[in-house]
Amino acid sequence: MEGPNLQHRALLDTLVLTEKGARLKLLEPDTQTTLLLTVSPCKTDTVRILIDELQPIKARYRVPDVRTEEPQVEHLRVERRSEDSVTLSWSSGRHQVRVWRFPFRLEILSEDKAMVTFNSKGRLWLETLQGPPGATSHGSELQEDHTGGLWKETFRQFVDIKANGPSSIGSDLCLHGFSHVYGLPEHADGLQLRDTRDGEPYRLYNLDVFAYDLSSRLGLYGSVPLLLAHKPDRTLGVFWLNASETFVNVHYSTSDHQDGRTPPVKRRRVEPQTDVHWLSESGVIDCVVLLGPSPQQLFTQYAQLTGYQALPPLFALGYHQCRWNYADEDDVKAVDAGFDRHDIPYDVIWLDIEHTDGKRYFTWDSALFPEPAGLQLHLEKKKRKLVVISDPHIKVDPDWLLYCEARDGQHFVKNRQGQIYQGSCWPGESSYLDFTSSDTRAWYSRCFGLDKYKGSTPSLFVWNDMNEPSVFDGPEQTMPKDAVHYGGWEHRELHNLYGFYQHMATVEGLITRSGGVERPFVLSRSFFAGSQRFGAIWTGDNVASWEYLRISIPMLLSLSVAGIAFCGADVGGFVQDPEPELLVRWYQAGALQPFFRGHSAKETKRREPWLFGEDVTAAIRTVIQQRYCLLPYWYTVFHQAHTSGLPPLRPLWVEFPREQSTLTVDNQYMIGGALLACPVTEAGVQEVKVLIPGSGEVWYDVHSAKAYNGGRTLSLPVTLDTVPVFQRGGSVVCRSAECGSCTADLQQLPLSITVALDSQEAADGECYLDDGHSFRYRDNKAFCLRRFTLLSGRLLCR
Ligand code: MIG
Repeated sequence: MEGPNLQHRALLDTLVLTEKGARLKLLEPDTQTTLLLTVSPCKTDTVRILIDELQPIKARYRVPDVRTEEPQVEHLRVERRSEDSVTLSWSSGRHQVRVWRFPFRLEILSEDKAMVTFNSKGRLWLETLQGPPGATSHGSELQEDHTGGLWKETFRQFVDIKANGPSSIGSDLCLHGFSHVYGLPEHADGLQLRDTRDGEPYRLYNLDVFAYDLSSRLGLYGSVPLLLAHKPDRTLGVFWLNASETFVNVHYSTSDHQDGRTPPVKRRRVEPQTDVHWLSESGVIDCVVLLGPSPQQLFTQYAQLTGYQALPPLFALGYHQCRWNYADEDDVKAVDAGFDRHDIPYDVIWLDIEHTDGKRYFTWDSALFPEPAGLQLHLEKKKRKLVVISDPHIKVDPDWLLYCEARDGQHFVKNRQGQIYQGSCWPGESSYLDFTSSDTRAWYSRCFGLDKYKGSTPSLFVWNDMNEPSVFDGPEQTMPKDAVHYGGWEHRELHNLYGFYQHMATVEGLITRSGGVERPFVLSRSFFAGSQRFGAIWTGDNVASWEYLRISIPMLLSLSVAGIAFCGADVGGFVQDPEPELLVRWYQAGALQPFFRGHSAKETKRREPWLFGEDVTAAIRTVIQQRYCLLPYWYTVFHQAHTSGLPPLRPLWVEFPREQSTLTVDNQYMIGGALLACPVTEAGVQEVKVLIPGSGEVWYDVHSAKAYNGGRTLSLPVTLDTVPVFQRGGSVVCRSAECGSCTADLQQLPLSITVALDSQEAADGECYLDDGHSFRYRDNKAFCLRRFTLLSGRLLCR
């Protein structure tokens, strides 16, 4: 995984300063390859490092549509030049970039000290594109024998033929002074990334992995190539914009650091460092270093780069009831009525693949769902919604109009030979929509039109599953890398973007359906950097066991710090049947996480909250009701994510960046800046330990209002009903005074305001309200944002 070590030389005299940044050539002396480096420090305190071949024989893939806007590049000047290096600075004056001639390295400095060194270990790597081997003597036939198999790879029965030959890229970065790094979802592992020397690198390759392994660095459903590094006085980010299969190695170490600023007595001190090595199968090196320095600033920088979290419609933050499958209309109505009968609020009921006519999405099984519009009306009368699944594979069926339209409109991915690619999935033989094409996205979006999608109404919303994409008979159960997309690009170049694009097209479809007025809700299983602009994601096929409940917390925190803020895990566990205690604990945790949906697999026993006796029903009712009361706060923290990039779910270090004790905590977290949650995730416990950070801070148990001094670990006695949640002194939290039966009720109910004083007897916080469903907050500024401040015993509201 380390890749070879070539030493590049920076041709410093080729340096030119342009509007897009500094450009210079890099030469690899052995192979005589010349690369073009562009360094662009931007106004948002980010530095982009772009490396491509100077003259590739054809264009290499550059990831489109993830960055939201062209960044504003700073005006650069040469600050210093020597035989060995050139130092560039720009107006902000806080940071510099230094390029070293040989071996080539690029340092990003703050106050003359390197924070980040790109290519510090000389692992810069870019395989230049070659003409097909043997092209002259053997026509265009591949002669893999002559190239050591580099143009052809075999995996089990699968053969991958690389149309452009080998084209991998990579580099290392040294993060000086850092010993904690995070991010790189999605992996079923802890929050802090592990040193990979003793095992596998982190793999980013979107795959459908049923009942995935825990504590694993294998690729799951989605990928965000963002790594965060944190130390008490700085948070940094490294964003590696590449959508091909990617491996990341992390090495923690300490270096003997020579402090050059105090000669002649050379003081040596030991400084931690983290070396990160990225290797991608294809594309160009496009790496953005985000400079923070605070966690808040870092989240804003990342949101400026890839987009802010979409503001969900309020109902989407309520409770969702799903199952594979609710059998028919009567079943749906009975479950819906069950919530009312048991006085449990909920907003959305979901239909899985069996609701369709033979897994043809956009259709209904006419025996089981004869009156789908009537069913939606029935729910809508209670202000509740229906979500249906819509997968990216399309049944090969020449008698089905939608299939024919897609085929005739050239909307399918092709195989290497140029025919429509076919793979097997739920409907049997299927073809896969090519969402990378904007034409195909537009066509797919129109399929959600109320006129086109028979039986749909405005209260129907959508779930995109299987969009890694999942192909039952494909390599690693996905699409072959040599399949061909719009523009002739091979699937390998953009694999990790496939789900992102389906999510984008579905969201577009729902917005267009409403004439641009209503906010969409779409859940996707696969995702990439920027998917936060579209909606929600969930962590796929987990298992009904305590280990999976526990891992859901670091998984959701890793997603949150990588921008994917609207995330959740199947409550109760998808595969297998949870014991009642686990189910209750999972509801307690899920009620304190962004996307809150109960879901279970086909073979599992029915699991509606009232099926396990009155105690269990009561415990679940309590936490769902508390969730509904807290929704004004959740909505407010989502509005913050939407406007500042700060995620609702935050690791403790985000709020307490200077406290060493918070850096490895991943069983508890903050919801916004005010609430600390520590869901119970162990069976049969009588006591849990909760770290309440910050000496000088005061924390209040939200249930008893009992005050605790921060900066210590509490031992808290717990029963099955206990969910440890604390409000931070100095904060204000708005709740609904009652929970209602769905989120629409909340709009009518009074708010209650909880002011928690800090040691100076002060507090502040905010509350965001709007109509909960439309874009009028954006287009007509129809919203209310109130800031509450308590000072000298008086509560001000602005
Ligand atoms: O391989 O649509 O993760 O939530 O219920 C199973 C059926 C396909 C996988 C999803 C799961 C969903 C199921 N799907």
